[in-house]
Amino acid sequence: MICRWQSLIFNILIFNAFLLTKIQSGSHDTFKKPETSDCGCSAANRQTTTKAKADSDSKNPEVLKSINSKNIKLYDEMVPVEGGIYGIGSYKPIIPADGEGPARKVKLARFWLDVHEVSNLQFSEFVQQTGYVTEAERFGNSYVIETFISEEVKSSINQAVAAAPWWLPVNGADWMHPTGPDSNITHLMDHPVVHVSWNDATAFCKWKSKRLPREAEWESACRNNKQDRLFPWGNLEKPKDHHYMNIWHGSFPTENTKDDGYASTCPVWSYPNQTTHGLKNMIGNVWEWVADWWQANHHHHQDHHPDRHQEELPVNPAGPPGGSDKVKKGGSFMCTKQHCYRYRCGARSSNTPDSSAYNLGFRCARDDDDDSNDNDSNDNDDVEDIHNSENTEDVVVNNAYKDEI
Ligand SMILES: [Ca+2]
Ligand SMILES: [Ca+2]
Ligand SMILES: [Cu+2]
Repeated sequence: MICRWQSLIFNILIFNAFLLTKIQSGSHDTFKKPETSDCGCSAANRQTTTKAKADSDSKNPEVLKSINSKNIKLYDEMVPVEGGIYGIGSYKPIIPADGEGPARKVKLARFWLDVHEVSNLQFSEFVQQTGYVTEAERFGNSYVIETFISEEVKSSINQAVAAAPWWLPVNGADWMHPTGPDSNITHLMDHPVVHVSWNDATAFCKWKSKRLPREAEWESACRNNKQDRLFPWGNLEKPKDHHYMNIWHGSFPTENTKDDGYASTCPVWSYPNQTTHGLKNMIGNVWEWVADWWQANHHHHQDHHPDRHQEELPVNPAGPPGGSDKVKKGGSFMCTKQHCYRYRCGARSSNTPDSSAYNLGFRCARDDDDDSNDNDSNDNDDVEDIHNSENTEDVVVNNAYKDEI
């Protein structure tokens, strides 16, 4: 008898737990959290260990001259991002395992950020003037998503990434051959340079007397002085039925509807400005390397102090002192909400600093020349509110989902 009672109570408990789960999951029907922290964004880590003797087109000035001959803009303008107190991270992270939380405040000095992702034309100018050879060229391969590789090249590859089988290491894929040795960038000079490692990106920025942005800088600029919103312009993916970003439409990776106009990369000038500074394609198009080492847990380093007084806030936090991976931001033309919801200001992913891929580029930043600039001059009212209202973000995020149903 006791056994039957126990079993009945047990069954009731199980049923209640089932109902509770149903109710909880019902409010997020449009977005299913990925099973693991990594749905493929950081899978394209370099496996090759030996650098081959570079036998590459970029060593041939004639090839470079021919691709440079068209009259295309460089797209190397910069805009200032005012100094001040900014909110980064999130109270209610959408992919917690990536370290999207917790929300925290940082103090930034005024800095400058490239309006556009670095273009192929800009990078070819760098290579022409310095003879720089990228890591993908020296290793002899880089990662390309399967759907863009020709059948001929594909047939020579017998190795894939277990966690993300759509990534294939392609011999001869590099910044001048974005989808493999039988491709070129002749018609892509205003597209973002891809297949550049963190080391390559750092070398380029240095050559321009610039540097990679820190994650706190990149994210603060992306947030566009708005209270913790998903995108620089708000929470809607397609406000007023206009596309603001190049992501993947259709069921990844088999279907690509190009609803936003582009199947893969788009020119760096595409789409309306994403922020009031005039920044383009921060979200989407290609992932962008930032300076910081990767760590998913922010509790142990100095920038996690949500309740600190303003004067004690970390100034220009640069992330963890070391690590094995570097952070990348913004998502890419390969991201979909169902598969890899990382095309958000607060989202982040990582790769080893020698890795390169077809959907990974960068833009540069630089310090403000004017040392007399008042770092506290920014009246960032929206951001101040983040920490006064725990519920705000919850409301905001739920509204965003509602709007998209
Ligand atoms: Ca697209
Ligand atoms: Ca981007
Ligand atoms: Cu992604």
